Amino acid sequence: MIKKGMSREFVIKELLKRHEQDVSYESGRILGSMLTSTPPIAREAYNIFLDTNLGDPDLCDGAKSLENEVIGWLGNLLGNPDAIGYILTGGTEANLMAMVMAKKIHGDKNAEIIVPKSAHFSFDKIEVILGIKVLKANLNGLVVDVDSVKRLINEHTCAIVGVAGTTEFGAIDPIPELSDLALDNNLYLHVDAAFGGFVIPFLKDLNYEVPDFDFGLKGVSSITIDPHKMGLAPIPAGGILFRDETYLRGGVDTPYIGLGKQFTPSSTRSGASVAATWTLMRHLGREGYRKIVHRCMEHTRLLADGASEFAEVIPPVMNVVAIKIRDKDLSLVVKRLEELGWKSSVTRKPPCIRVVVMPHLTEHHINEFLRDLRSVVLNLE
Ligand code: 0PR
Repeated sequence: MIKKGMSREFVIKELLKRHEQDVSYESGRILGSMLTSTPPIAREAYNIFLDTNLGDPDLCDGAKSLENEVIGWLGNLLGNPDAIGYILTGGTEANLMAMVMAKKIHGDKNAEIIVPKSAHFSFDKIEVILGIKVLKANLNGLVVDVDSVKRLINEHTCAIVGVAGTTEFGAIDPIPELSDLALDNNLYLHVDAAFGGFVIPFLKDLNYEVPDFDFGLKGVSSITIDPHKMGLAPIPAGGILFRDETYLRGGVDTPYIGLGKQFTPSSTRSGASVAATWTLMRHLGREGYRKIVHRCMEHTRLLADGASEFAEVIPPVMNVVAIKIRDKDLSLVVKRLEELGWKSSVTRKPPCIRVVVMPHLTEHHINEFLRDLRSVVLNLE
């Protein structure tokens, strides 16, 4: 650290210069992120609650009441107004907390979980952190093969996991079948809807054909739903919801913070993200989110239709488009796109260029990208 501090003007000037090196969502160049620019009203809310800590709820009745309401609204969105839960740092911590509870319920010894091969890498982290074994079920196309899950179930299985909106393709696992399987085998079923949680309910409102994935299915024990993805909230905001309080196990005494217990992995928790999420949900309402999803899906269609003129496009289920570039070196396509200023991403199986059509992408951005992608593909050896 420097010995003597510098003036506010100097420090902020330097800071703004650094920030110029970050790619902005507004540039329309970020194609592979599940995050987006957070609206001004959420920034305001964030600032108001900036120094509140939900880890010590005795000090922040206001922030705590916002979290309770957000959890109620999310529960309502996901078919269970009585769900309980927390706003955590993101989908990783939400998935982790769910697996902690599943492990506790099972009784700890040699616990195993079964996730689809398409599951987010947070489950690989969970394997390391919790010391549980993560078995990977085969896919049937882009979604989990339920028979493969069935074959992996044994006496050590403490949870099965389905994904509603996979990271790579936005695919939705057959959660109704996983729910039946969970009920038949008395197993914990966790649904990772980190991305899809703020998309699928609105797709249903818009009459898209999408499978059920929420607490309306009796076998679903918990759901991850992230405000900082399609909820438009600032980082860090990941949501975990449990069907009821019986799922909360193994709380830790917090002797010098009131007389309470904590169940969440993190101890100090931001009230700011919660306030921003509350504000967005209050300000946009179901109608506002529905409109945002509708616009993203229109742009998704624009991109998918445009790209299918010169490449093969995997039919999008939600606002994730995967474009197969036949007979070309995909890493070279990415390199060329990068040279043109595009921050794209790729999928593994099948290998595709992946675009998450987030709200920061406009029709203009999509058309520009289509023009560049077409020329890159046509001009490659
Ligand atoms: N579950 C699913 C289905 C996810 O897609 C993700 C993250 C997580 C859990 C973990 O969530 P957190 O990252 O909030 O802990 N999916 C994105 C991905 O890996 C995260 C991301 C976002 C990566 C923006 C890059 C980026 O620029 O693609």
